[in-house]
Amino acid sequence: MESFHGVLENRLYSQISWRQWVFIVTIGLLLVLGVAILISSVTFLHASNNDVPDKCAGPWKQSLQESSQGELETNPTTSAYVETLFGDSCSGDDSCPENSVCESGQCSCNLTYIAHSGKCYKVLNLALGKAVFGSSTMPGRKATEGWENAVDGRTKVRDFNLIFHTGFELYPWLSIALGGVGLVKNITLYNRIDNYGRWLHDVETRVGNSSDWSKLSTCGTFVGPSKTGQIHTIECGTLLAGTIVTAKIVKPNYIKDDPAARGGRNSLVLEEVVVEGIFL
Ligand SMILES: [Ca+2]
Repeated sequence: MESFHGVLENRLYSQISWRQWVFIVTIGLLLVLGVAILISSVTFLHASNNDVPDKCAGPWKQSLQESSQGELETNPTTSAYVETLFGDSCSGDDSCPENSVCESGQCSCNLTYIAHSGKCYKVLNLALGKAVFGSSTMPGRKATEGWENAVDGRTKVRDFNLIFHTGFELYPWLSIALGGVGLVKNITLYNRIDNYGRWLHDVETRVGNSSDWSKLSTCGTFVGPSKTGQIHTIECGTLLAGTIVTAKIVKPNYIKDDPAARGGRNSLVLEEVVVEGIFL
């Protein structure tokens, strides 16, 4: 004998038409699909952030600025600072806070600090370990190989495989994505110490937020020519804001006695580029 519950279930089952079953099944599938899309979106967004360094390791593209902004979001870069001391009146160094001195009755930042918006920020090498892009790579190297040598912190390397070295072209350059908005005070070029230092000449440096050379602000130019092992600091004069620093040889090679320089071709070779400034 059929139970009361069995009768009730059969009645309910027979009361649901096939159209209602299709509707119920469709709604169920849509719900499952919605949850799947939600899970994959979260996974994709997480993976996108992790992909940023890979984009930066590739050839120079318009996406440089976007990549550097991505780094800024996932890996914030800021400078340490001392609050509201710049410009305070004082009678001596003792009456000024740490990291500042008393000059002409006003507190001002120590040499290793930069004043900005009433604060003294610690000067950093903004370029150290950041993404580097070159106009080319020296013959025999794979594309992009060795670009990172320009910002690895090593400045006295005799092995030419451990220095930044472009191919031979009229106007070679390198760009550094700072990974955040920096205020650049100066840019220092470390020439190679092994040989051929005279190849470094007429290097113009610019700061800004674009991969377009014409849209960057000029920091200054090292005219030279340089000599093997020399170090050249280019002062910008005023603090220049930007996420990108570019150094470029802007004149054809003056060297006439080296076949590699035929037709005015240059090669930008550097041990290191140091960008001094602060992050905002
Ligand atoms: Ca280096």
